[in-house]
Amino acid sequence: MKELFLGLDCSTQGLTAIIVDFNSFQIIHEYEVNYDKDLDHYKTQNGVYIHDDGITVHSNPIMWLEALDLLFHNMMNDKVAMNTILAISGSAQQHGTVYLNDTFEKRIQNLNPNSNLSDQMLDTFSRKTSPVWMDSSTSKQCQEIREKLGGFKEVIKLTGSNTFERFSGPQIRKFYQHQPEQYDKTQMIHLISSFMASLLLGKSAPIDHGDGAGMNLMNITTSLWDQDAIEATAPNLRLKLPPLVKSHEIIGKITPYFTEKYGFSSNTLLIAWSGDNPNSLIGVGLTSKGKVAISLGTSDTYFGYMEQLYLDFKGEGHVFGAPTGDYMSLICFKNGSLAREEIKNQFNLTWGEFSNMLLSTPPGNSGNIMLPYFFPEIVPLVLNPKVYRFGFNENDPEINVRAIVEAQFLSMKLHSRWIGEKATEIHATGGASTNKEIMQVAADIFNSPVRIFELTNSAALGAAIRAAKSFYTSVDQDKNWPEITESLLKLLVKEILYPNENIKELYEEMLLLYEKCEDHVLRGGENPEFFRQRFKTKCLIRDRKL
Ligand code: ADP
Ligand code: XUL
Repeated sequence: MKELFLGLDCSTQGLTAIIVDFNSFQIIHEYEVNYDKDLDHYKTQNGVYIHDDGITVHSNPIMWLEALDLLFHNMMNDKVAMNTILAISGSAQQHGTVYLNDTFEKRIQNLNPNSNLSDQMLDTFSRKTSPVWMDSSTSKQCQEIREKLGGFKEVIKLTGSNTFERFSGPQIRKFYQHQPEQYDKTQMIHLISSFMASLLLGKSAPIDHGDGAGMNLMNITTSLWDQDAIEATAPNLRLKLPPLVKSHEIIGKITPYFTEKYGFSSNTLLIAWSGDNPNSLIGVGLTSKGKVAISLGTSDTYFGYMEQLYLDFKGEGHVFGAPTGDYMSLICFKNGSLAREEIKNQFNLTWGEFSNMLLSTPPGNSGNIMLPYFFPEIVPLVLNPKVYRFGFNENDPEINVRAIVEAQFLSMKLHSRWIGEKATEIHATGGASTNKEIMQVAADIFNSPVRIFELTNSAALGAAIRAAKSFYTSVDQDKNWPEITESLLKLLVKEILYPNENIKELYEEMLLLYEKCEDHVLRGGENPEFFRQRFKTKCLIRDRKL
């Protein structure tokens, strides 16, 4: 007898569904709607609209709803047994906000299955588009909130993170300042995760502690809305926010629109949705100390499970709630897959050719170093994008391919030092984690084994696992987290890549050089050329010996 759980992931570039059978521990279905390709009438690029200023980045909530209808329609056409799904949870790109007017609640309570979601919901928004995590247009608001709350250390202590441009609080403040009338007409502000959950539930869904921590509005110690942070952000905001709940909370049952239209059982339980990174924490099996994950999706992230609250007072990292009820650390790099694609497209390469160039170039890249800010960067903060090349130019494909991949992992290693503990193993996920040659560079730079999985969407998988965990608890068959994740994940391991010990020192030295380059360009530190020449000579001697 199958025991089916559905995990959904509303990510930057697409909406994904994964159905897991917890009886056989198998993933039995995977579906995806890609916004650019399958819903091209919305004219998004990589799922978003980048405004002319380069720093305002929005997406379209109606498009996500059309994607949900299309996804379920495709599943139903393939005769997926929707009526046997026991519980559903979900994941969404973090921080993005959805602004609803006073018709929203009523509309989602009375959805007509003979029509579609996008037509019925079209006039329920008080802001047509949603700022998403790629937006970096709120520096002014970040500064204002930070000052009102007594400086960045206080904000970190209160909310787990410094104020960040993409976080929901500064974004809400910008909307209130720029469009005060529309702000007044806003009855409810949802995160993308709670917005999508609301549609399935037929009423406004709560925000979970994992995604709520990415707003600069939730107190990281008490997991409650923080009145000071709310007042520093915008007037009357408290009334516009849904309640907060634990990530494992069962929030209700699926609404008739979906049972009548797609054949879900009316008993299907809904579990609170969360952000893609908290979901991925579960989806790659990080439920104990010492393991970290690298996710190479649209953004590159580095995250780990934390038993105790540990804050980054340098202000670059974040602490979110983990779905286990503990904490997780996270650092987010905007120049992830889309930056790698810039180099790939510039030289008209396939991913296979890109990988071959990594294989044919030496570790250390003969002393050539890149600072890869193709887009405004989050960590380190770079608002005016520019790519810096030390020792080479933009014309050589081989050097550029190795330079971007080494730069991304060196930066990740450099900026994750605050997490303290050295990871004993890295679990990899995200679209680019299928690329073994890219992941080998990660193993070498971190000098740690890297575990790659058959499945790259750990956010949707994590959501399905969370749905199962809450379901079993509700029927008194509680399973602990390692039990529920490991039984499934051990069957999904594709390969473990081991670091090449012979280049451990080379990369340790390159990390120091990378730090000097970053320091020089971003903070006016000394010119790194002398150190780079010394490193280059070492590389050349080493390469000649091989
Ligand atoms: P998100 O969840 O943020 O929407 P994904 O995790 O699906 O993104 O990752 C999508 C990215 O994966 C694409 O932008 C693409 O650059 C990258 N990708 C896909 N296949 C490969 C590959 N073989 N090598 C490197 N990158 C890849
Ligand atoms: C995390 C972040 C991104 C988004 C999109 O803080 O901004 O990882 O969640 O994936």
